[in-house]
Amino acid sequence: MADVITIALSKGRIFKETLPLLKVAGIEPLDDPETSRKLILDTTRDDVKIVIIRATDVPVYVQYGAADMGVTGKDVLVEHGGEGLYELLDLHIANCKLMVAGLKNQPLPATGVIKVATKFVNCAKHYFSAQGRQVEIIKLYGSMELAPIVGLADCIVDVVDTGSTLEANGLEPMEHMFDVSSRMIVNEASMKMRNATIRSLLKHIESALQKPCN
Ligand code: PRT
Ligand code: MG
Repeated sequence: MADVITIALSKGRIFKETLPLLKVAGIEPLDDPETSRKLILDTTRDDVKIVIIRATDVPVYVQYGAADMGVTGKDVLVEHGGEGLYELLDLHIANCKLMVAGLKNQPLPATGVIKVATKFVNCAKHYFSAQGRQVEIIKLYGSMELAPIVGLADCIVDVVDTGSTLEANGLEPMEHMFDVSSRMIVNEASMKMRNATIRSLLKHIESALQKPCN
């Protein structure tokens, strides 16, 4: 039996934007995860399967070898720490920025403890402590924008694209932490065991990235 490569993707923007890249390697899923309930998708290649998981779980699956490869945002990757995996390719998709944001015209306290609501606990801790600023981190799983409005936090750390979600909630971007795009990640052991297959797949994807329409 042919050795099967498993690729972890999350539904939504990453799935949609990764599809055209996989297509050049002859990989097309046989089901649409938006309409199918299947979590493991067969593809047009017998030796490739796609697993559909939550965005934050992608590095975890790849780290433990439950998936050989995956596509994940740099935000999620930095938050995870990258243990047990290689970051091999910047796919230049799902671009955004990780930012500190807060209520309009309400600067952060210059001294004392800043209350930060976020799901990016590690990123936030590292960013503020590198600047010698004291923070209390409040871990949330979503709708971060609400936290400063209801007085739960002074600011949030979240990904921002157009800024319209901040704007709609009376918030403004305050500090740019880093630029985010999606990365192709590979399990360290898979890279050794399945080197030829993985290398050829990456080569196809790289060639697709060089085409102007991508
Ligand atoms: O939704 P779920 O909780 O399952 O997970 P997720 O939000 O991590 O997944 P998903 O699919 O929403 O995002 C996957 C990846 O896409 C993220 O890890 C980022 O790397 C990248 N990405 C790019 C974004 C955005 N753009 C983005 N705009 N992820 C989230 N957003 C959200 C943001 O959180 C905010 O609520 O969109 C809102 C802001 O958008 P603007 O355009 O109003 O600024
Ligand atoms: Mg989301």
